[in-house]
Amino acid sequence: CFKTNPDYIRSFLFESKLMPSTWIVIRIDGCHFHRFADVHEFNKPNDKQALGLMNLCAEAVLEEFHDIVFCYGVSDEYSFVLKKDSQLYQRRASKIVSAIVSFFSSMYVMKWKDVFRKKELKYPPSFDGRAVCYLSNEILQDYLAWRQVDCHINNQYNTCFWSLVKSGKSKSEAQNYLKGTQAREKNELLLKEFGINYNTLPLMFRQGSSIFRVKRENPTLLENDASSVEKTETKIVTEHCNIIEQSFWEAHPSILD
Ligand code: DGT
Ligand code: MG
Ligand code: MG
Ligand code: MG
Ligand code: MG
Repeated sequence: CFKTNPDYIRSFLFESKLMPSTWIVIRIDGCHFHRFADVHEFNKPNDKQALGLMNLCAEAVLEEFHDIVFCYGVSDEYSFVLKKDSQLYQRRASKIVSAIVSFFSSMYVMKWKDVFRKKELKYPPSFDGRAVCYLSNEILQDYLAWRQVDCHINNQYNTCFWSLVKSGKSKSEAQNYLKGTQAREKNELLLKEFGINYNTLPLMFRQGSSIFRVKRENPTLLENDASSVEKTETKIVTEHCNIIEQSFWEAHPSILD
């Protein structure tokens, strides 16, 4: 029968494939996390445990999806970089995005109690996701730098904003107070009014989190006559470092190799 002919049914399916030989970045972002953070009483502006949970989930994603070479996270978002020649799901965008987003969301729920031992998860969190291709290492690095600049700008603003609010100003007073201020003025405000030296705040808050693999020598195998392959092991590391500066990429050439 015409109506159930599989070719006819399939003819409606449109699979958008990501451009070959380009870096694929999947960025996921918490849905309505403003509310989620309020309901779960996250510390403002930064909750160490909540950010730590995001990092645990991202580490699990990196372990699960072998084509991911780098992850960068800040606030309720994470970017996952897949290697240029990845053939994951034949580079079908909706498959890759949905698989990563659902894996991350499940992990968030599973690991919640490990991080927030006594705090109850009140409702299921969800994340949205999108895929973008970047043609060159340079543009990919510019993308990641953009996210880290955003982290810094938001963190500096939010640190000032919540310091003002905690000191008794209303939210709109704090907002007006900060309107048009430059970075230097914000740092001065923090230091003079609140005794906070911005540059000594935790690196995770100021620089976000980067997750990647490093190869290192396995000291326990070095003495034996293990082959050179066995002597090196791959480890996943989470660092809070400056990825805007070229020196990071020069120090870790294997990431974008
Ligand atoms: P969306 O993404 O359009 O569904 O809406 P939101 O509300 O998720 O907005 P977004 O993603 O632009 O901003 C992230 C929100 O998550 C922001 O309103 C504050 C909240 N958030 C993220 N990390 C923390 C944290 O460590 N502490 C607190 N208190 N809130 C956080
Ligand atoms: Mg969003
Ligand atoms: Mg969000
Ligand atoms: Mg966000
Ligand atoms: Mg299936």
